[in-house]
Amino acid sequence: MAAGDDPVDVDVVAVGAGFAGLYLLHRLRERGFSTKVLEAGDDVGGTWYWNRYPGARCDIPTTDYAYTFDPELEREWQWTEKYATQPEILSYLQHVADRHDLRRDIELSTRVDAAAWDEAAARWRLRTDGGEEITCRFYVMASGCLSLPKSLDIAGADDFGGEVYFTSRWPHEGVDFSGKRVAVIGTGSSGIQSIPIIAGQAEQLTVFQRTPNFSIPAHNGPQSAEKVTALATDREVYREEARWSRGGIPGDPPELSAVASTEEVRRQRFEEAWAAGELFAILGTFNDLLTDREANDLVAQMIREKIHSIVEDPDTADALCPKDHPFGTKRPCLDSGYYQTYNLPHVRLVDLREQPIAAVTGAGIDTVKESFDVDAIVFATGFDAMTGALVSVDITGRDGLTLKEKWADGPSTYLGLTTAGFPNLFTITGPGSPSVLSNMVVSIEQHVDWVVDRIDHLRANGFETIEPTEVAEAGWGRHVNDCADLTLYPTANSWYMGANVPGKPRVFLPYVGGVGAYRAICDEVVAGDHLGFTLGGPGGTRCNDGVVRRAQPDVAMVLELLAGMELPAVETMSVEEARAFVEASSAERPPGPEVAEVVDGVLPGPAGDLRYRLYRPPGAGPHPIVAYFHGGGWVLGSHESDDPLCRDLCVRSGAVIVSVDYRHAPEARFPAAADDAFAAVQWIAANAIELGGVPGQLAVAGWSAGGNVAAVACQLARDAGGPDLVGQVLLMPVTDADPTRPSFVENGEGHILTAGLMAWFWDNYADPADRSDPRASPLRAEDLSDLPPAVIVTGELDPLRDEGVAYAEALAAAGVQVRHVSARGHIHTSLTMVDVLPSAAVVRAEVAEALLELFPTPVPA
Ligand code: N01
Repeated sequence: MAAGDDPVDVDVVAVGAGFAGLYLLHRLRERGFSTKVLEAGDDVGGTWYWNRYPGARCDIPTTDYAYTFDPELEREWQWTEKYATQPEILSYLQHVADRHDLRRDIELSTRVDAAAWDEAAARWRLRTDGGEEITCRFYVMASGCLSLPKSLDIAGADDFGGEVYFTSRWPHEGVDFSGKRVAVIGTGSSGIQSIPIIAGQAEQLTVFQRTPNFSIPAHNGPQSAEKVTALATDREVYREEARWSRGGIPGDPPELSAVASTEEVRRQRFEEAWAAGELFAILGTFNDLLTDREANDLVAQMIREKIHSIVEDPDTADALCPKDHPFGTKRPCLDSGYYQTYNLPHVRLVDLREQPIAAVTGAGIDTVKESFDVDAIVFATGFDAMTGALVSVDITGRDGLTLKEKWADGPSTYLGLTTAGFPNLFTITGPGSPSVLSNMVVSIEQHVDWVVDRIDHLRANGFETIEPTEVAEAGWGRHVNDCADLTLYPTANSWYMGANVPGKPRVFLPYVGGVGAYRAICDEVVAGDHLGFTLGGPGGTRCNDGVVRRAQPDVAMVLELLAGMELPAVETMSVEEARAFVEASSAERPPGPEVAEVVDGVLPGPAGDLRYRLYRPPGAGPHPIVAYFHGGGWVLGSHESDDPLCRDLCVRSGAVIVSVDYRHAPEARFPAAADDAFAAVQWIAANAIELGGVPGQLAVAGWSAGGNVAAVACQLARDAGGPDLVGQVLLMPVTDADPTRPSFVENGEGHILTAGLMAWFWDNYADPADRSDPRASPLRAEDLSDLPPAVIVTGELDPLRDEGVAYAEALAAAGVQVRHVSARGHIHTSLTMVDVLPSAAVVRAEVAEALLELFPTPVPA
């Protein structure tokens, strides 16, 4: 721009002319937005422009790895292979650019150096490497997830005197390795695809492998006849299925568990997937593959066996077998003859775990053991994935904050699309979205559509800016991590975790919840009045702040499943029906862990014998004792109805758990349950030695209504002068008959324990006049001092949350030692769902640890 010229101004600038940038330009133009795409390369194509190394192909079937927005394009373009080569995909993208006349709005060989938000003008100000200044209302980074090559981190890399190549920046004219001694460093997808081709040319090939990767044969060939037919039969049905699928390719989610399957079934499923030559087929063999280490090991071992069956030299085969990460947690590869390459006499594998590289020298590569003289080195060393390209541009948002500074400890986004403090900045397939875990083209189209629709919405409603709130962004970050934490992904040193780049924060970058679920979330955000976004303009701002997914992902799955079953509400049943219903449901659940001994007995209660079940932990004993009271709203359940939870508590805490039944309403109404509980505590204290317990080491515990009677028993024991209790563990307890607290309003429907069911319990248990009695509502006790130390667990999505919190606060105010465990994203029944909700196991572990701390002396082994 010449001095004095006004900067070019457009509605939207997008960076990158790959799959994302091209489609974005097309869609924005359709809606009448002036748009400029800036592209560093000298042609369109993005990833497929840069990564021209020999053997480069897509590893998602090309039938699926293609745009779906243009039916005519789909009809006219026929892929020649199941996995098309880089030149074919590049020419496809060039064709799309021409077909839609996109090139006139694309500036090639142009890099954005800096972009700054101008608050007063509500526009972005961009500067390119050519010195051009551009202003725009919206700035979209469509720069790709794997576009910034990782900086070389190998000593002496600049000293090499021979030819140097990077798979990610391959010369356009190609390279002929004939007669040359070649080294390849890196065995990710790029290395694994290029090594067989380079081996076919080179006189000698040495592959330097730091971490072996899992690879399966692509079995490339013509497009799958089945897919071609499905598309020809009903294109839109096929594409729509892809959009709502888990990975962006049509297909049913796996139903079989590897652990639960027989060896025969496992082998059969595996062989079928191996023969299919598709990543999603092998990753979709079993439903526990990416969540259960044992399941993963079973499949990983079968792949290792395959490697051994292909590679003739057993030591080389062994070195090629991945052992340091579960299968799938680093991006697995698809290959064409990769393992076979190591059977060639002129190919050698150097295991860098055994002999690390000391330095690259003028003549080649020195490891700590050997020197390798070579004519050419190929670096297939990967990318600064997902965030690298975004922070490589100097992007400055509001108040001078740069994206690089904001993301110094890892990226923080809302939906992977936007980030607070950077209004009108969108990141296509950004961190926190399914992106690299999915068929990228499906994810790109979804993101582009969503972004264009938002920009359109703003214009239509007189707004100029859109920006996520801190609340929404933090909530999304938690959800992304919650999902990842249910899987094995975070256990690997992968580029998904940023682990391949020295100094990069370890954060799981993509969203693992799946493209269909993610699409639903994006739609829900919009339907919820742009939940978590602030829309601003001359007429003011509008913001419906909030968090889009609060439930733990496994809790959400259970709730969804139950909602789909359309079960009758318990409160609409008779008491007998309700009891039968709950008993039948309990019979279906996993049994919980083994304990050393289970003993059933009876103890004397005020109105007759009370049944109990004792759970003994392993070890000689004696052990501390916990008198436990089951949940069920004083109406349902028994001494054995919380069996899995009691087992879990026993095993985790090393305490004897004595689960005591108490009289139930409506047959025995208030205060029968409370009286029975107190009598049971007295009897257990008096019989501690006979029960295998340590006298004086008695705590009480209970869940739900059981937490209520446990709390009441503590108050009664204090008032009666004994027995002495070391603590009370109240799990999501009922503490007050008040259904007006916010948690009842927020969570009263759809979270298993409903407001209606709680009312039904109270009606069965106590007359309204009795409900304020502290033996019904322990929170209402006049004096809460001198009670035993308390561990109180509340669930964020439990209607009883606020009364539990209130009891914790009231006890603390009365001088009682309280440990309040707030179970984020959990419902009333979460803790009882042993071996169903992995996320609740973390909470139970904390409870057990807190319980252990209550006991005065260490638990004997
Ligand atoms: O990169 P990578 P890539 N010394 O990071 C090694 C997509 N893709 O370009 O694992 C020695 O996977 C590194 O070793 P380690 C696909 O999503 C798709 O191959 O860090 N070695 C690793 O072996 C893929 O996952 C397609 O120990 C060093 C390799 O270099 C992603 O792009 C094709 C090293 C890098 O592997 C990236 O793949 C290609 C060092 N200092 C790529 N530094 C298809 O569609 C790194 N390494 C088929």
